[in-house]
Amino acid sequence: MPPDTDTAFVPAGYFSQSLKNRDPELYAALKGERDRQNEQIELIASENLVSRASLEALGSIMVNKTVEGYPGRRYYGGADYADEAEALAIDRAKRLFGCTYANVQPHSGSQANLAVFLALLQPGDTVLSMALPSGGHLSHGAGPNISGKWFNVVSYGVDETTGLIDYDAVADLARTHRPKLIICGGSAYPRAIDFARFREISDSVGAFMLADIAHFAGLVAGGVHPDPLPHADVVTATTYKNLRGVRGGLILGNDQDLGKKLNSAVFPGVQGSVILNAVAAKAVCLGEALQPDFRVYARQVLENARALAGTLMDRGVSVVTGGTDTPIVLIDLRPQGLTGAETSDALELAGLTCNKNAVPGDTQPPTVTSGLRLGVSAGTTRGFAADEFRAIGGWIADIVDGLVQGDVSARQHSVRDNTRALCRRFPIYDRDI
Ligand code: DSN
Repeated sequence: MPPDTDTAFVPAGYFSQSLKNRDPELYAALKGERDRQNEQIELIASENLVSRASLEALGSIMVNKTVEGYPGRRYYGGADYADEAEALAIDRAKRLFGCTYANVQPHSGSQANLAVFLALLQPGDTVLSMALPSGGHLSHGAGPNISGKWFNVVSYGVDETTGLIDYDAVADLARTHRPKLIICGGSAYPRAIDFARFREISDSVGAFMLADIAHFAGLVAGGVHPDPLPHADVVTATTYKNLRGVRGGLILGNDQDLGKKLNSAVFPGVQGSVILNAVAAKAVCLGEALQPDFRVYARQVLENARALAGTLMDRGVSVVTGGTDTPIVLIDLRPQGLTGAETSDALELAGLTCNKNAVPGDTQPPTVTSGLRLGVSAGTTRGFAADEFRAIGGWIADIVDGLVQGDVSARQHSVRDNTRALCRRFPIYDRDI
């Protein structure tokens, strides 16, 4: 029977009809998002623009296949090609990060971190991690997260004046609380972390050390950021930020015994069957990151982040820590008396998308905040270099000035013209959705 023949239970076009024709309502939403991505400058630090090849792998027939377990040790048949795809992803992750263990199954960075907790800890054990308002991550022990509910979490912050980690304070907390796990890394800390110092502190109390490099994994892979793997027991990362791949997590390390525990913690510990199309797409981005041009991209990301930070500071906008070693630029709007919420809304109307973010010592609630987190990974993929990011920094400062001076509307119009013109000079996908 030809695939398009209608039956009572398989409608005509099931195997052949496009989304546009089959589901116009959803298609309209996707088309709207395509246009938004084309026409807005993306500054959300956890976003990027994946390659067409990654999109193909994510939308491939691998979505149909169910497997549990690991390559060569599956609980389901018909897994030869699934094994091939996952083995490719594992091998590429190990080569890219120069390590001997990789798990490519975590559905997200949070799932990767949860698996590390399951592998290393018992409920009630003490964890020392960076506080969320200082730039830590929800999955490192924040109150509403499972990590915060089931473990005894002690937090370190940053120095409120410098915005930097106070390593002596971390060491003191470790001595006092004797954590079983110490976590470094987060979602809004813009500076390079002294991984050797974290190792030393962890060793001083016999703790495991986890480095969560989600926000700068691409820079580590590209050789422009210190490498945590010689120091940490376990490293977690995501593939969708500056590794510029699809959504998902990774766990990396060099200890095979720990690797066995981590594998069991991912499956069957916190996840069931593998999202194989995502694993296939992870293989694509990891393969792309192994190409020489990725090192150029990583260098450009760092140069762009520093160009953006420099322009903002020249225009009187306060940048937390006075710069960045990552794709993140964190700005503090308290000197202007503005909130993160009103400023991010104003920027969006001017074609600049970013997120409100707490800054060190912030007294505003998380839904308001006093800062903005800006990221350059997506813009750099689009082709923006330092000149474009200096222009973007100027436009952000224009909007901030407009909010202070009460003439933001007029400024939004002119910045919107500029952001549109820049986006048109750097088009993205040549595809429908
Ligand atoms: N952890 C969130 C962020 O940093 O934006 C999503 O990746």
